[in-house]
Amino acid sequence: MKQLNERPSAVSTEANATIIYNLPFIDLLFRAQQIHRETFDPNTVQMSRLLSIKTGGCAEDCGYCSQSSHYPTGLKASKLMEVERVLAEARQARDGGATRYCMGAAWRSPKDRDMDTLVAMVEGVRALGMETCMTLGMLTPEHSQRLAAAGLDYYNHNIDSSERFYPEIITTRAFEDRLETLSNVRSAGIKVCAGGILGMGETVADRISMLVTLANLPEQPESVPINMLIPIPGSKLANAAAVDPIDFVRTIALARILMPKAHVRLSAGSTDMSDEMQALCFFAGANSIFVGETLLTADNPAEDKDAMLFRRLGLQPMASEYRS
Ligand code: SAM
Ligand code: DTB
Ligand code: SF4
Repeated sequence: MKQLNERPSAVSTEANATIIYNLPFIDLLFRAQQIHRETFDPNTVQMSRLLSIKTGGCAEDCGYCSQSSHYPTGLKASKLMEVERVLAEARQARDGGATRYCMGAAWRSPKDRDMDTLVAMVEGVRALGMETCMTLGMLTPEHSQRLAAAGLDYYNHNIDSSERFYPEIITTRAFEDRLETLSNVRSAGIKVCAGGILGMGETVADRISMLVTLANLPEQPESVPINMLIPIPGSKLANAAAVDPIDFVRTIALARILMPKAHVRLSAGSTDMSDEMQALCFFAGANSIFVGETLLTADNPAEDKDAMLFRRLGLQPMASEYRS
């Protein structure tokens, strides 16, 4: 029996991944779909809901982000939300069908003084019967262990792009810092959610390199969000060129082939995707989405639009992994 998250050694080099990426489109999608079916029911999609628990005013200079204080994006900053408000929002999300609740904060890293509040949020969301996820920036081993003890299921921390392209987008922290947080999170026993963004001006080779880095982590991430850049007016990438939809689908297929057991998430950017493009992404192995009308600060397709697409495609929501 194959071990969960076992590395597929035959495809973990950039050279091999490039060959796969460049297969005829139909062959690539067929191969991705075959691999997808070895692990997943191809007609089910996991649904997560996001909430920004601390918005804007971030010290980091990520060129894509509405929340960086380095760019005039016009976003109003706010303080860390109160626990009760977060739990009220989570309850609504659960009643709307989301099985995982992801809480995001615009921080370089959390401060010691915030930890009690964060722990209370994790415990409260878990008590509602949902899987918990947080994305709070860089984590020390101590902070990772505290969140793990509170019952945090997943931690999202994206590598965003290839090691080569990363410094063109972010200068206030290094690619290596991102890998270190992923290692701290993994060592604390929290499941890893790590992916990146397409459409920042990177090359196809950068996208392949990013996926190969993720696939070659000591243990592959359980969840791989692939974001399509939402161009934010005022940010460094406000005028970035759109991604070719076929290239986007190829990247999803490669993620599925390189990381057969991971949930591959169609994350930011689906508002700008046609139904047909999303359908191809699901065929290529994407099996998770964010539901709800907002992501952290940007718009997401309305719930009825997702529901209608699910109906047209015969897709079903995936049951929660959560066992209490
Ligand atoms: N501050 C934390 C951090 O950066 O680790 C957590 C929140 S941050 C907004 C989470 C991720 O959202 C980023 O790593 C990036 O991949 C993605 N993201 C942010 N802004 C985006 C945009 N405009 N378009 C697409 N993805 C975006
Ligand atoms: C991820 O990879 N995508 C989500 C989540 N992780 C936290 C965030 C998308 C943010 C989109 C831009 C916004 O809402 O500001
Ligand atoms: Fe801050 Fe995260 Fe936005 Fe970067 S992506 S500016 S760290 S909120």
